[in-house]
Amino acid sequence: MDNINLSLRNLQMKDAIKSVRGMEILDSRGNPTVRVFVELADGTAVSASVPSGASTGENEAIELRDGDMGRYLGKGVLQAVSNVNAIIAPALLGMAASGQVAVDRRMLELDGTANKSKLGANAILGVSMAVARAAARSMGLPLYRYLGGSGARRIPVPAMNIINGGAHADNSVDIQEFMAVPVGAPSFGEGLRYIAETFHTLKKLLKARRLATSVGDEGGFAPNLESNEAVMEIIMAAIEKAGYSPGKDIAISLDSAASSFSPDLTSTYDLSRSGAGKMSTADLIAMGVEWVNKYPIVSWEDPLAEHDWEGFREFTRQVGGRVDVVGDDIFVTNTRYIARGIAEKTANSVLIKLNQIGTVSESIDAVRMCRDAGWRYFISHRSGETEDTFLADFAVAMDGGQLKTGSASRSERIAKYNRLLEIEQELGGAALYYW
Ligand code: 2PG
Ligand code: MG
Repeated sequence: MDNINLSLRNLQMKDAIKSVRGMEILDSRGNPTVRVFVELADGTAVSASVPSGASTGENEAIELRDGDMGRYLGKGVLQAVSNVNAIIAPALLGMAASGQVAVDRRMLELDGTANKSKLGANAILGVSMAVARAAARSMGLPLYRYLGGSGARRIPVPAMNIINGGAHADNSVDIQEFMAVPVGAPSFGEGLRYIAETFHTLKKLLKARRLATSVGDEGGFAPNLESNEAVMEIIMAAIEKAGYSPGKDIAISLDSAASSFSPDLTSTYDLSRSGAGKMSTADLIAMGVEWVNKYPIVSWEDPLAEHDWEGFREFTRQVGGRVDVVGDDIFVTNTRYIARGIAEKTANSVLIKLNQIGTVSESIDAVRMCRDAGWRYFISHRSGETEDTFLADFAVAMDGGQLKTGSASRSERIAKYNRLLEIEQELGGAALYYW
């Protein structure tokens, strides 16, 4: 009875959660994912959709898949949807949508596991994102201002993934992502133009060499170039041909996603896709240092595998003064691993992916930990995305200044860029943009 009275009283609050409902939709790879609808007492109605990775870190929060081979090759998410509808929804009714931390903690309690394996990080994150968006809408605030406060006005520098390899493509390139970063642009809009023009110029160069111009999962080209280094060379040529100065206008960011070429997650790396063969941690570090000396690289994510903490640390020791060494699979947006990284000087920057940890408030906790340590952080999409633009607002709210959200193709990537253009326009002269 008391509980019922409490819920009734709470429902009189403007932003009380009135309904939560999940459904199964498809992501950009055509695989099922979760969309969640949230309604508030004041009539606010929103939805949010959850992304999904391919090169996942071993310690990521668990994305619940049905495993029923009769549906979507086992990738259905009906169990996660049912968890939203039957377990999470009733527990959140009457709670204030503006109480993001309380809502997220309630879901953690209901789940009760360390890696969200009971309810599924896909179920939990869908609700967490939708609740944040509902609270913002109910207050009449854009999502970036609701999450970031009235001072949120910095548009991130985009790292545009123009060549895809590794787990995101079926080509001869081991390194997963080669990104163009408009470090010298005066605004986000201009920066986006610099790198989109570079993307189109790169297409022409690939065509001239009779290489494939079809794209990978994140919208970058996926040609069969003769080596990983040949990719760097053609990108440099594209930047120059597009009329920009490499290093000054446009720099390079890489994601090796090295766990994917260390299949047993030991220190032996297999770069045979490109013909580079087997490499040790020391070989990989030596190659990395050589590249950092030779090319205008500003950041390098997962240069070593997620189990190679020592290798990571050594690479950071050698190049960390010049380059952001970004931990993705190794930290999985989890403060437990980030804290270890900070203590051991494993890297100097963290990739932030909402679905690696599974709630909005824990993602913010990860960002806070980076800031407190003087580390940088990169807000990131997943290789399987939806048309949801939550990430764009989240990046502005977090004030980190760096975002990766794919290439100048594929609408699920472009949607985020377009949202950032809108935010920049809305902020007008108040918008900040710098590397
Ligand atoms: C990465 C991501 C996003 P995935 O490794 O950083 O680019 O890929 O979503 O497949 O993990
Ligand atoms: Mg990565």
